[in-house]
Amino acid sequence: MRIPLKEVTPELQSAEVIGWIHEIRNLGGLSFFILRDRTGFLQATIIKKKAPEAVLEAAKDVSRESVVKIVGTVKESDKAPGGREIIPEQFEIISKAETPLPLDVSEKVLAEVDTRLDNRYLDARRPKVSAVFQVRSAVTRAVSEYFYKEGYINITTSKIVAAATEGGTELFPIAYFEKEAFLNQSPQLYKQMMMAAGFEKVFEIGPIFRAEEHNTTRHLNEATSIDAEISFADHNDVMKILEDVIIAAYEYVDKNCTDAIETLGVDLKVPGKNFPKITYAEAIDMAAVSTNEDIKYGDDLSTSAERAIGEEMGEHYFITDWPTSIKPYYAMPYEDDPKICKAFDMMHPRMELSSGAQRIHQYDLLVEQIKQKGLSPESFEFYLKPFRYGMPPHAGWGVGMDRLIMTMLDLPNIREAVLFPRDRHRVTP
Ligand code: AMO
Repeated sequence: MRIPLKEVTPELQSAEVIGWIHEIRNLGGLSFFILRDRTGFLQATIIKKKAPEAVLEAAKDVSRESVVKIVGTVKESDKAPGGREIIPEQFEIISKAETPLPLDVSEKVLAEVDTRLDNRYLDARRPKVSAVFQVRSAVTRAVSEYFYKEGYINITTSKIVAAATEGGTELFPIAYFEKEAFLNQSPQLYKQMMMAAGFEKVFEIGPIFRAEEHNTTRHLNEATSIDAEISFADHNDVMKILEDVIIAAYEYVDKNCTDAIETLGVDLKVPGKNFPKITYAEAIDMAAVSTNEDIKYGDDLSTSAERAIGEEMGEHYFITDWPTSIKPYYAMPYEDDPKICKAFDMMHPRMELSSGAQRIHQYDLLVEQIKQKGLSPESFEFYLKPFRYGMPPHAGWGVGMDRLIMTMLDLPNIREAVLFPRDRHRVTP
């Protein structure tokens, strides 16, 4: 039976292991093969004078990144990784890797992001890359567990849709028989419709598609969104829930991903409760002072403005009370000052992680807001109809999973948090 490399100890005496050849070193009468699997490394040491002929033959032929099976005795060794080594009695090449390799898995030669993504299967053999996706898997679990514990229903909504949610310009049209259809930008309209259905608390973790032209280190054309929608809740209620979800994700990773965090060399700090809140008006004042930019009330926050505010805030924080004019039609305006609305963004010091709002639940007001944005209520008929038959007050948010991982692990590029990123130029692999 194959033993994971991390579990190989001298107490075992003999072991059967399977792994990739990470490194080969030949030193006259000795050769060293560092084996690698998901759990770690193990040195196989061949003493040429003592090794069986068949072992020498196979070892001579083997190339880096080939998959090999070794059966042998396990011994203590000060110089080997983990303080032990295996002395092969059998050495079988299960799958030989061609040379040269498209990418150096042992990290001696650092590859460009494009080369890495072109050869993601090789890139992901690197412990530092694999660790990112172990953390991402843990975050998905932590977030789902939070929702299940709190009684949410996990929903799956269609990604092929007939209308835009977040404004009309960033849609990918698709060929859908004789109809016009698009890839969904957000489950927004569907999660709201499930409030009309009386589900009360829903969540979805799924893909969103944005036909954004700009190719940046924090935008993708296909991203993963963690969405939540809650009935009988306002913007303040859901900000608290959002904060709890972020803290739950960090706490879970802190507790359960110690190996991955160590491999990545990250100083993971679990955010404290009560994320500070600043209003949009305060945020632009802050940005104007530190950037010397001419930021007018009603402008969106530029990347440099976000960065300047983030530097000042130094932790996760909320920006609240946005001008109604720059938030989507579904955000609820304040009753006493409809120029501002009950929308918020949740920020990491480096970038925006989430947007959310209390939603408009009154049919007439929603139709009016859709018109105000220059959109046509007719194309939203399927969405608007539920508002005529008993829509409860509700609120919700969406968090970018990719950005959550990127900021948690301090990755320089969002592509590093995604297995097969889709950007302006990349649709393969
Ligand atoms: P918004 O458009 O702000 O809000 O998106 C929510 C979050 O999703 C992530 N995100 C992206 N990540 C990478 N690349 C992109 N192109 C990209 N676009 C968005 C960000 C962002 O904060 N329906 C609302 C949410 C709601 O109100 O419930 C929405 O989609 O982290």
